[in-house]
Amino acid sequence: MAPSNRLVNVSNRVALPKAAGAPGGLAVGVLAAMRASGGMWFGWSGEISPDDAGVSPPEITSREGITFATLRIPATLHERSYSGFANGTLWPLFHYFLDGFRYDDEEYEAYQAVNALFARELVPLLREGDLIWVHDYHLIPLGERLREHGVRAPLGFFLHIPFPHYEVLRALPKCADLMRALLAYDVVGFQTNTDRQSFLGAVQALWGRDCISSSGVIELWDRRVQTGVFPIGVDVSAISANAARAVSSARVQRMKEGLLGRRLLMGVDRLDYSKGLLERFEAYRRFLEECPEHHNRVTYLQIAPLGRQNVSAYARIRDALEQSSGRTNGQFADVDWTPIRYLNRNFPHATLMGFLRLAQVCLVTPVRDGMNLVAKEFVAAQDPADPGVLILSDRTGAACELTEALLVNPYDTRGIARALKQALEMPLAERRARHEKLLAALARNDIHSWHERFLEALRRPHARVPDGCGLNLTAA
Ligand code: ADQ
Repeated sequence: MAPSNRLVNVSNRVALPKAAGAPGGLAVGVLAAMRASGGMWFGWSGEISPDDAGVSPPEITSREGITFATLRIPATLHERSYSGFANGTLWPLFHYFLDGFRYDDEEYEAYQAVNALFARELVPLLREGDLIWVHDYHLIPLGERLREHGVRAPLGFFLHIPFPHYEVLRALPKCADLMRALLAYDVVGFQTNTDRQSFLGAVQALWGRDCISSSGVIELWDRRVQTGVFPIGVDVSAISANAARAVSSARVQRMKEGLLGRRLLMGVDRLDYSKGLLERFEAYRRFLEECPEHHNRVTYLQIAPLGRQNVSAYARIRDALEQSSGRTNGQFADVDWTPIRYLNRNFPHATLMGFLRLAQVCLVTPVRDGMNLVAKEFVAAQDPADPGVLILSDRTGAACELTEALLVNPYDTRGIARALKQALEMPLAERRARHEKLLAALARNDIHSWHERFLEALRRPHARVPDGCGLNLTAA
């Protein structure tokens, strides 16, 4: 049979186009990439099955030239693996939240079991010539399991979130097992050079320096693993066109009318403690305290859809945000002015881009983020003739490329308050000059080049992978 070179993407969650549910950056990025290449997307359907029902084979549907193969996962296994090990252990640890991190053997075993299940159900669907691209921290052991089934196809792994320094990683009892699992892939990709260096540092700490070449290839046991930096981007022209079109839609117009001529500050984040929302709310309160001249002239719209509600840390941050926004509104609101509008809901992506186009300032202040697509979407959505200003945390992957944003330390609430004032008072010429450079950075490295560069590395795993588009990808 002739090789098909079909792309098989595997991620924890598969996002069918236009399906309801909390969106995430991974789904947005993979869907945009798959629209260009076609192929198969394999993963969890988002539905759980009763524990005693057994696992049924994946459900197959086709849309927009993409085959979606989705699995249901038994309830307890899912709870322990997804809410437990993936989001109670790996997510906080990889985002440097050592005090929010926990480890439990049963949860780790469930995580391994889900990966074994993915491998077992995926293998019968594979064809000769497939390129297999596995995404993110939920599926680190999948490559090893596929190899055990005899899969010899090129296997790539991309980590969407930060990779922590070894001194943080080693808090995890199973850290050497996970590191060994990553060496089952042919290509392991990261968002920034800092992440890649942390990974290589962990390899060195565990197995010595001699197995790492100067170009970041690891040769260990019978494996040869290429590492690379592949910063994820956005579909710049599609976002720009969608945002311009969405501005005249009824929903975006309704939001605009509600502003009563006030200037719009915006934040869009999944509700997550890594996104720096509490510090951001505090910074806005400081800004209102220190800049009375802006009272009743700005509205801060924060959109933060809920997800991962079974993880207790998420319930805590949700309560804290409700209290904080209530306090600010209580302190500053007037009969015709609500300083913060805080919404826990999803919007169609195009509507969101329309909101972003109308914003004079976008606040993206995570305390740690692999990349952050919202920062890039905001830049792409702006009107180049009258663009808004991006305030961006220096602890995001995006800060390595978007150096013309107002870069802030996300814990420095006074610094963020100052940046807000600077953004609102920035002259048009400076806004345009900054926006032009930001847009050029997006164009150098959009969603298509992310996906093409990764696939190129996967097709030729022995070629040298560059450090990432000639950009400075060392985190600020
Ligand atoms: P996330 O942590 O989910 O992604 P982000 O990169 O900002 O974060 O992506 C969120 C996506 O969801 C954006 O495309 C945004 O527009 C969309 N979105 C958010 N809220 C929405 C809402 N209410 N309605 C509709 N759409 C909404 C993870 C990593 C990031 C990395 C991405 C991609 O944590 O660091 O950038 O993967 O690799």
